[in-house]
Amino acid sequence: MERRSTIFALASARGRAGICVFRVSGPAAKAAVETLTGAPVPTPRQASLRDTRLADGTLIDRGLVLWFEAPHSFTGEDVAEFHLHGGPAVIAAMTRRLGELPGLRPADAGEFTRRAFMAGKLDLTEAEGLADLINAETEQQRRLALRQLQGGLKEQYERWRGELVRALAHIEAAIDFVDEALPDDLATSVGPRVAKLRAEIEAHLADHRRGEIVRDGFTVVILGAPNVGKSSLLNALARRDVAIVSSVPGTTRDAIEVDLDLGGYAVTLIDTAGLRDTTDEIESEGIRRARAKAQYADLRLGVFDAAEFVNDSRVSPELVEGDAILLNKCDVPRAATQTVAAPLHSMRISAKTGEGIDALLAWLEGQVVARAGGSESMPMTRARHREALVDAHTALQRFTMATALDVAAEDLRIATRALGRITGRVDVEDLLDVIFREFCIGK
Ligand SMILES: Nc1nc2c(ncn2[C@@H]2O[C@H](COP(=O)(O)OP(=O)(O)O)[C@@H](O)[C@H]2O)c(=O)[nH]1
Ligand SMILES: [Mg+2]
Repeated sequence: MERRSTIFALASARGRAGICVFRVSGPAAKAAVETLTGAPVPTPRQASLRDTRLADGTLIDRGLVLWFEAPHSFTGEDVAEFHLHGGPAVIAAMTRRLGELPGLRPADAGEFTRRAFMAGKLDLTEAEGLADLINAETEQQRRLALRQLQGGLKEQYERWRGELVRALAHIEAAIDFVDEALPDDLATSVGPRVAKLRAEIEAHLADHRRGEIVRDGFTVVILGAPNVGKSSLLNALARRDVAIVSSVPGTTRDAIEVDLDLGGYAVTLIDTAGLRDTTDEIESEGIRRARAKAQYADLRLGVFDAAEFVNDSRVSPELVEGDAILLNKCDVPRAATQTVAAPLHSMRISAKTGEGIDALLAWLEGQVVARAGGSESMPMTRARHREALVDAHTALQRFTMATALDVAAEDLRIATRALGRITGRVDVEDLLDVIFREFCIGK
């Protein structure tokens, strides 16, 4: 068998910090520790103070060394960690020194986690949870990622897959005994079990993208005619000057995005070019982008100048049920006191004085919580999960229709493979690159 390479990487962020952590994983890790410290590897899992030296014996730094012996490590291989002082020159010297050692090479992005997956330490959904935890910026992203890292999705999908494998075994056994038609007793034993599973997958799929909204953020697009105060509103909600505000209509041309944290949920707020007929090429492109963003957003805020607002059906064709109409500039004395007919929610605000902004933020937070929070069950967090589940569901629907045993068995096999794709039980090679690319180097 080919000898595995030993990989190393800076596992902490680059820059100045109290400490930095280098990780080494693979068969040459032990020799690396011994060469660098001039001493045998420390007792496993115990922090030991060691000098780390260059080839000529000069000191790089003194720090803690941790030793994890295979298979009791993150990757399942021999792993060493060096905790040194986190200065750029220490990091540079240590990186150079590790690269000189025989059998060692810098790790690719996600390679430590990939090795952990290969060693069966985690499945693909747990690896994704780990990547998400590292990228989590809000409280809800952190919680969701942690649940996934701890097997929240794996348990569910492995249980479904296990049930399908058992149903398949029943049918395959029957194929050996009968010729063609699906025997009644088999249909009555396997049929209801598969139907129940199909219903569970269906309920799981009907989650209104809850997990994806938490993970990727809830998008809110600000729409409206030029000069109604869209950019002012973005700045008021973000509490800083992000977009240029001007009395010249058509100032905002490209979509401007700000990330907010509302109640622990990530929210992306997008300011857009004012919607109007124009011959300006750049502005037209801005308007096209605004409409495209509005279409895929989770929520739209239609902004109007309160003084000019006319409540009729032409209000804004982009807005749909659940969206809101904001009557801005309510500080202007002539601003009328119109209200807007349901189903659109309406609020009177002033981006200039800040009136109504807190109420708007509270309402937005309520919307996000209603759409992304709530349920106790672990939602899927990626389109990849959804696609595989749709494939499994389609195959199970075909199964219900199947009249021949071999056809029914094939449908169950397709559904089983689709579920296996999510956790990494089958057909994974092509998926691995996609998943582990999301990691940073050193994880
Ligand atoms: N009085 C008043 N003026 C506002 C308010 N919001 C925006 N404006 C003004 O309206 C003009 C256009 O604002 P801007 O945010 O650039 O509008 P946009 O074209 O929709 O992005 C600027 O002169 C702003 O100062 C408001 O609430 N009250
Ligand atoms: Mg603007």
